[in-house]
Order: sequence, then structure tokens, then C-alpha cells
Amino acid sequence: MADATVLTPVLTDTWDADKPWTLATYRAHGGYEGLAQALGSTPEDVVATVKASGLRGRGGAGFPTGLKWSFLPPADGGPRYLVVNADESEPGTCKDIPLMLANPHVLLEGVAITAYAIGCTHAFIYLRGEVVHVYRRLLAAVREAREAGLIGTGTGPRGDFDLEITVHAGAGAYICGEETALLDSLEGMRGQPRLKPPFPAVAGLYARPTVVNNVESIASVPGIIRGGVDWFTSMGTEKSAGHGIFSLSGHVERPGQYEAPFGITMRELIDMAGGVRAGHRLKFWTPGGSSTPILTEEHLDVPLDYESVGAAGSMLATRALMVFDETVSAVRVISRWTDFYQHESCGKCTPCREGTYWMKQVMHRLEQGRGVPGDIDLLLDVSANIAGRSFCALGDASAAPIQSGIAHFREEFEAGMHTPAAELFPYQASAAF
Ligand code: L3W
Ligand code: SF4
Repeated sequence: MADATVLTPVLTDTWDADKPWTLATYRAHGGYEGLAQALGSTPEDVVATVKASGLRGRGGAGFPTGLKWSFLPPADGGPRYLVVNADESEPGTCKDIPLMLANPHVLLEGVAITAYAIGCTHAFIYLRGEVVHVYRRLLAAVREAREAGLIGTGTGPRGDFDLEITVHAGAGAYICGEETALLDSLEGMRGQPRLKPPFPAVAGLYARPTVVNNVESIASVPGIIRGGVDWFTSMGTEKSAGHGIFSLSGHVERPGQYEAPFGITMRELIDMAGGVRAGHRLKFWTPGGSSTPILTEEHLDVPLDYESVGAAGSMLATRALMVFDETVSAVRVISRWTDFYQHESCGKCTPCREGTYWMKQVMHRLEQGRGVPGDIDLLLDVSANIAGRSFCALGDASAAPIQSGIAHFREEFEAGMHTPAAELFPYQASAAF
């Protein structure tokens, strides 16, 4: 059994407190002290601290946050923006929505500190449209922060800190989590990825310099300012510093959010979650949602940091750890994921628009036991023509589960030539999966 002391509740620290979403509760736990500290130093110092902390983007790519901020061109008198990517939509990913619901103020404090650091006076939080309850909570928190004089016009110790925060609810498209599609959507257009470069840091919202960061990245900033670089780097690994929320779902006894240092292993997390559900054994799991190649039992001791998971042939991405036991058909699961990518493909580029459609057709017939000889080669061929040849990461993502699924469970794909998945895995078929 893993030692539960490896858990590092920082972002999740107050989630069980009374009304953790209120300003009063947040302040009782040191909330907004980081902002006061930041406003008492220079913007350059704040950027330097976040850079030195090694904080990496928590939205999937792991790009160094402080470095991204430092890419902004020198001030030219025009506006520059901060946009928080709160469009959490990756299958299995469920960390930002609970974070915003439980403690919206840690995000707002992070927004205020970041805005100060980068010289922004208008920040946006782009939220996935379906989560109306989170939208309302964020609006209420912004109102509370404004009434308390934490944001608005002429705040801070010198009375010269100006910040407006706009919460925007999108219409619920997965592609709007891609940062440039998000910017198009925020500008009122149909959300489709833009060509990069220029990166948003140079030409983003309304073609102005823009920092786009994930919710958890920004929410980690107040802790870094308060706790300092040494505290933050005392957790995690050399290249993947700090703490992160690991979301366990599926066939474990206690699914949920487990905040832990980077480098913890899946075996330790599954132990903390009470193990794989009683009477069953692990079959496969995802390190970062459906977009990351699946892993199996042999990878349980891989440290969950960006480098180690990459070396194991997958990606840490959003730490969406979906656990599947032996009752589950890999073909059936991957078929559902392929439906998702085909549905969410924005249609801008041919490999993804056409390829996801063809992969869906083939996966459906394999799932139904109607596969034909050559289907596995066809899937490998189509997926290879999508990965690395698409306009944005959604294309690569659609190929990952198919390619890794065939690598690990080829015999199940072969069985799809003659036997429906529902016959091979009757428990799953009856379990309203
Ligand atoms: C300025 C340069 N900025 C890179 C910035 C860039 C972006 C960040 C990372 O994909 C991943 C993807 C999904 N000058 C720069 C620069 N930047 N070079 O750095 O960029 P990039 O292109 O590596 O990644 P990305 O397009 O942000 C994100 C993976 O995450 N993912 C995501 C899942 C979904 C969620 C969700 O639902 N919340 O996150 C899952 O695997 O595949 O690899 O800001 O501008 N020279
Ligand atoms: Fe759109 Fe897919 Fe091309 Fe991305 S890869 S631009 S989602 S069609």
C-alpha cells in the first residue's frame, strides 16, 4: 500500500472546508496573500519567480509557463491579454471543473497575479459552455473579488492596479480547447485552429499579444508566490516540478481527484484509490485522457512526469487516469473514442476530417464482429496518415488510441473479423458502459 503522505494537497487543500468557494473561506486559508506579495514586487520579479519554479503548463503540452510569459513582446502602449483556457473537454479529464467549482478564488488570484506580471488589464476565462453551474460560480466569485477591491480600477497598495475579468461560456466544442480555436471563438467566430506561428504570445486575441494558460497552471501561481521556488521544486522531479491533480476514473474503488507530486506512480495512485474494483484486475489505462496512447500493467511503476511517460511511449498530458479492468473490450472503448474525435473534428483539414470518418466506419464493423481482412492494416494506414499530417493536435489524438490499442490488443481487433465485442465481453455489454 502506498504511503498516503505522498499526497500534496495544495490546490485541493480547502475543498472539504465549509463553503470553500467563498472569499471568506479562501482568505481564512491565506487567500490573496500571494497577490499582495506580488503587487509589492515588480512584474519582472513575478515572471522570474514563476520561471525559476519550473511550473509547466497543466493543460497537456507541459510548456514552461514563465517562459511563455516572457515571449510577450515589449509593451507598445496597446492592450495585451490573459486568456484562461477553461474549456476542459478531453475524455476522462475532470480537474479544472472541480477546481473552479470548489475554489474559484484561487484561479482569480492567479489571474490577478499573472495579469500584473504581464501588464494586462483585461483577462478572460473561456469556459466550456455546458457547465452552467461553474459559470455561475465564477461570476459570483468575480463579483465578490470586485466588491472586496481586489480587482477593478485603481486597486493594489499603490492604487494603480487595474484589472477586469470577463468570464465567457463557449458553446461546447472540444476544438475550442485548442488555444487558437478558442481565441477565434472568443472573438465571436466559429472556433477553428489558426496557423502557428505567430503564436498567441505575439498575435493572439484581437491580434494582440496574449498569454493563454490552463486553469490549473494559473491556479498554481498564488502558491508559488507565497511558498517560494524552493518549496515548489521540493515536490516533483527535476524537470516536472511541483504538484498536480491526478484524476482517477473508471474501475477503481474510490475514483476522484488525488493531488500529488509529479513523479508519483500509477500503482501508488491506484492503491490510494482503494485498488482496482474488488474481484477484478487492471487491463489498461490512460495517462492523460483518450488522446494519449494507452498503457498497461507493465507501466504501473512509470513515474508520472512528462519525461518518463514520454519514454514509456505515451504522454502525461492532463493526468486523466482512466482505469479499465478485464471486463472491458479494448475495441469497444476505442470505437467510442473514435466516434468522439470524428464528431469533434472541426473539418478544417483533410487528414483529420476524412480520416476520423473512415476510422469510425472500420472501428464500428470490428466492434460488431463484421470486420473484413485488411481492416487492421487499413486502420494503421489511415491513422499514420492523420498523425503528424493534421493541422492541430486533435488529428494526432484520434490516431493515438487506435495505434496503441492495436499494439497492445491486436488479437481483439482480429476477433472483430468474426465475433462482436458484446459477445466477447458480455459483462461490459450489460453494464450500460
Ligand atoms: C511562443 C513559441 N509560444 C509553443 C506555446 C503555445 C502553447 C504552448 C504549447 O496542445 C496538448 C496537445 C494535446 N513561442 C512557442 C509557444 N508555444 N512554442 O506553448 O504548445 P503546443 O503546440 O506544444 O501544444 P498545444 O497546442 O497547447 C496541448 C494535449 O495537450 N492534450 C490536451 C487535452 C485537452 C485538454 C482539456 O480538455 N482541457 O487540455 C491531450 O493529450 O494533445 O499535445 O500555448 O502557444 N515558439
Ligand atoms: Fe480541425 Fe482536425 Fe484539422 Fe484540427 S486536425 S484543424 S480538428 S480537422
